[in-house]
Amino acid sequence: MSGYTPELKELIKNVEATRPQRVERARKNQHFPAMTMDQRKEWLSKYHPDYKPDGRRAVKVGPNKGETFPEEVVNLLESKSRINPKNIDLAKIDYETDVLVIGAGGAGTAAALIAQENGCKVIVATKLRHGDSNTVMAEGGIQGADQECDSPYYHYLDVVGGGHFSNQPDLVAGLTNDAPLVIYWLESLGLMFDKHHDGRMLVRHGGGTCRKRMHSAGDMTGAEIMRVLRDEARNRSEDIKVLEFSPAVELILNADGRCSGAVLYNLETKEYYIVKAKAVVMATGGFGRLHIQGFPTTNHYGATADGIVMVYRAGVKMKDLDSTQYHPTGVVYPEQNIGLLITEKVRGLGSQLININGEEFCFPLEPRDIESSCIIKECLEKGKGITTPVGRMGVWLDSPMIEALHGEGTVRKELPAKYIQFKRYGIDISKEPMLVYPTLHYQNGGMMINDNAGTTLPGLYAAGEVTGGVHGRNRLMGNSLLDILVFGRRAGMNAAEYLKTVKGQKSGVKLTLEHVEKFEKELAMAGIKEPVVGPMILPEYTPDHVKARQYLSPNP
Ligand code: MEZ
Repeated sequence: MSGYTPELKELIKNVEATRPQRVERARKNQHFPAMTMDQRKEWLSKYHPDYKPDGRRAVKVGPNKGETFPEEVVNLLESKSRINPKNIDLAKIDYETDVLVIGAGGAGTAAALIAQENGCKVIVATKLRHGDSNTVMAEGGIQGADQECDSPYYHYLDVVGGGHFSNQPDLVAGLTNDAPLVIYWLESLGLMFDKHHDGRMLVRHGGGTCRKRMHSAGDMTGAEIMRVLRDEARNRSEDIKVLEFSPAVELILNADGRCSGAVLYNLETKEYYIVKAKAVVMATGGFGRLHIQGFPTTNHYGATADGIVMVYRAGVKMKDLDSTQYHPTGVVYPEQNIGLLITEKVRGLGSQLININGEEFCFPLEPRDIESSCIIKECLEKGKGITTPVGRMGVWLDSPMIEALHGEGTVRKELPAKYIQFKRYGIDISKEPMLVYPTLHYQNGGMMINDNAGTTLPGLYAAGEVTGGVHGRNRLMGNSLLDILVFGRRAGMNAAEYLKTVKGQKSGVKLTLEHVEKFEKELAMAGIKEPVVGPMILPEYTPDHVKARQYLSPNP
């Protein structure tokens, strides 16, 4: 079986024709010139989807009132609760614990482990199964300055440069200083990092890095991280209880204004449960499934921005929520895989982006927003993209270059998951290039935290993609897997510390959902007549023609 159509095969000949010369130049370390700062600014403003004026509007309520975010995000920030607070009896508590962690990806599980190590009983509530998260979708690696030629100082400079100097400095310092410790911690939990034959860590460049500090486990680094974290949490099940298929739908506060638990929704029985906790960690991940600007996404099925919706109602402010990361290389062919991630490691290993004429058109390791802008320009302005049989546009990612540069068998060894993913559709990526276009990958902004992973709401901590500030307006590869672990660990540790401060307080302070009622009044005052219901919990993919037939039923 051969995956490409005869027309696409014909076009691949242009890539093959220029490959020997391009490989020769790459061997001599001669590359397409990287952009200047001025060019970067111009390209971003002209071609990056974040800079398009349409599809955004100002939010009318809450702590960020008046600020402009993507329409899909604003709809949820202005949503009404799934529950009627008046119908909920907060005296009937179903679970009581020290720390409630909401979300069971890398950030949530790291927080649970560290809180437990610091003496806490923990409940982890998750929408789907333990580990269903963007953590397992991350492929190419995790950054950490643990090599002799490197230091957290260089890592820091790369992060703020990549974020266009919009990052929150204390968070970047936390991220980069804790990174070597996190790499060490992962190894101690049994993570199988890629190594040289003599046992040294194998590290590579990612886009925007001045040193090689990308640590990987093939092209399944996130899945490998989740494997060891989940195993560890499951081995501590006496203290860490995991509630699956139980998304949180509202935070619970107490009369002193402290975060004191959450209302959970059981997806199977449709019951609501009350969890009372002394501290809460929010780790629900990002918003890829909102498909901002109509883009496909690399994100897992549950990435619907639930965390920011809940905390916004409780008064927590958002930072940089108008900034969305489009990963430069999402699949555009075959159609079954549209939007799925093709790891940046493919370019880290030397493959180049090539247009319809077989020409390279940008430096392959620009920061992601710049790289994506170059691809969009090549396709939409220059008309040098390749059209797929269903009318999508893309450019070639010349993966066979990897074999030419590093030897036969490298693709299968370094990118086993990608190799299988394409082989299923008759495409051998060690011999044929892939067709790619930017895909929605990451929520750059989110709820504001401090470097203790604390928030303005006492008792509420947060970590990972639900937060903003660490990466500024553009994240570099491998810093998300790092972020979830650095701030997940800090959230767990500081939640445990916080427990000591609430110990002496009178127990039995009344629980309340008054903030939800107050927020709904604000919605009414702002004239928002038909708010959608939030959190969304699961994305909606039912096409209109199917919906129309569903509503034909007299008893829907
Ligand atoms: O950090 C990421 O987003 C990541 C590791 C993705 C990738 O390209 O592999």
